[in-house]
Amino acid sequence: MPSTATALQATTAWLESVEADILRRNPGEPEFHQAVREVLETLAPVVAARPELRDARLVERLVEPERQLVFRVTWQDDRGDIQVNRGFRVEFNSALGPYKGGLRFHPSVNLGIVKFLGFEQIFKNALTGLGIGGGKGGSDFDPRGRSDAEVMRFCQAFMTELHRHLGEHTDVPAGDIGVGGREIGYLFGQYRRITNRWEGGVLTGKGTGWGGSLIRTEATGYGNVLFTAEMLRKRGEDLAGQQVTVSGSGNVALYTVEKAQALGAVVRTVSDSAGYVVDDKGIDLELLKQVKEVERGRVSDYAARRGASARYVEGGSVWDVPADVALPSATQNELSERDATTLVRNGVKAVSEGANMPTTPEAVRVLRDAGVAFGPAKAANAGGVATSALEMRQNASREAWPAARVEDELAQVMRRIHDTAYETAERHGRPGDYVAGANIAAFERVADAMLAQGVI
Ligand code: NDP
Ligand code: 2IT
Repeated sequence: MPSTATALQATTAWLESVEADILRRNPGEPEFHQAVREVLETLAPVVAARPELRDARLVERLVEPERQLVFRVTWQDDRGDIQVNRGFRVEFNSALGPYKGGLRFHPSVNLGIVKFLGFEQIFKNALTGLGIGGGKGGSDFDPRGRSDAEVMRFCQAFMTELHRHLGEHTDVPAGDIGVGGREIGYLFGQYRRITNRWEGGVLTGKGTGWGGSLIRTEATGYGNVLFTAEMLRKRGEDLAGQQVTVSGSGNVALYTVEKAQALGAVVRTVSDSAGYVVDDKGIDLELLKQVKEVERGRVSDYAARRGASARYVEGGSVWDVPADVALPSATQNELSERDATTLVRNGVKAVSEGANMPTTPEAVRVLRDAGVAFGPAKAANAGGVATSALEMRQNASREAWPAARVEDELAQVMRRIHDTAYETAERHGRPGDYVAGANIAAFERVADAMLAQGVI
């Protein structure tokens, strides 16, 4: 038997060769490479200890999507002009349950982005402990500036192609950037019309009057705040009185602000792709919801309406604002090495990812070296998809649970994910490293299922 150190070294070298192969076979997909690298970098201890996983080529299987769908979406805008977009669904892994993951409508969407999100989703969904596989989809359609009628026609055209690949036991999409309750409504309507089936469990994030779960809208933001509170608790602290910086002003950001405020934190910022707001009195959530959810406005509109306590900074970085806790909730790679350095200089204690992969690898290193508690997305923002799985349970039994029951289950899931990541990291000699803990725990759950299900 080789010594443990030698086995670890050999496994690390082997994982690096697997990664090199992935880069070669998936050219031009930097976000997918980044997501894969972040996982593979942490797997050596478990792969070295369990040679059967390597023999079964579990790593090579996991990085290869089971199915990748790319399709044309043709639709007509309000002027009668014909528009052509590209639609995607990457059905990445179904060892633990039907493919599950959101749809993103944003001009930056391409296959590499959807693959990074789908890959992350496999591990996130495994961590929830619920029966959901990993997938992701979307389109380069830009909803900004489009009328309701245009969004509806786009959603109908998108679902006209996608519906044949979906089903409550097959593939269950939900929202992500640019896809919220309005879009899920249009998508569900078209699915129902084409299939002649009222199949509630085929989409999550539905309206609460027609099969949606209470608290699904709030769940991602709430969950990340609960995860942050658990990390702070391990350090003998809580959120009360902490200065919190939130980025973004969409679904995840709004309900991050709501839960952080409910736990006594002071949230002074939100942002969008044009700039950020600092509000010295703390964000007025009622006004922010009015501007964002009702009027579909910008954070600059919030600042203009709020009065003297708020100022709007165009461009710039929201992470320049001093904070005890930072909760990036907008998009990938929004928190750079420079931003992390600034946060550390200003005394940040915890950073927890509401968005998917918002912190660059260099920034994660800066935070880790400074001893900052860091909650990786696949653990910290899993509350959204976990509550989607609760919605699927309600749909299967035709029940509608009260909000308190959903919130209670969400809190339990977030605590369990936190403890699993924390304990797994400790067991593998990486105390406090939630990245390693989350990756290893999720990998083992999926790998064991795949191992049991044979060579497929
Ligand atoms: P929304 O569309 O509701 O909001 C997105 C927010 O992020 C907006 O404020 C938007 O600003 C900002 N944003 C988007 N793209 C960029 C960009 N390229 N640069 C700067 N800001 C940007 O999306 P969600 O709140 O649902 O999603 C936010 C993040 O959370 C994403 O990373 C998503 O993958 C992740 N997530 C979402 C879950 C959910 O349940 N919805 C679950 C788990 C993770 P602007 O309006 O200017 O574009
Ligand atoms: O990134 C995510 O976890 C989501 N966008 C939510 C996915 C879901 O199926 O609820």
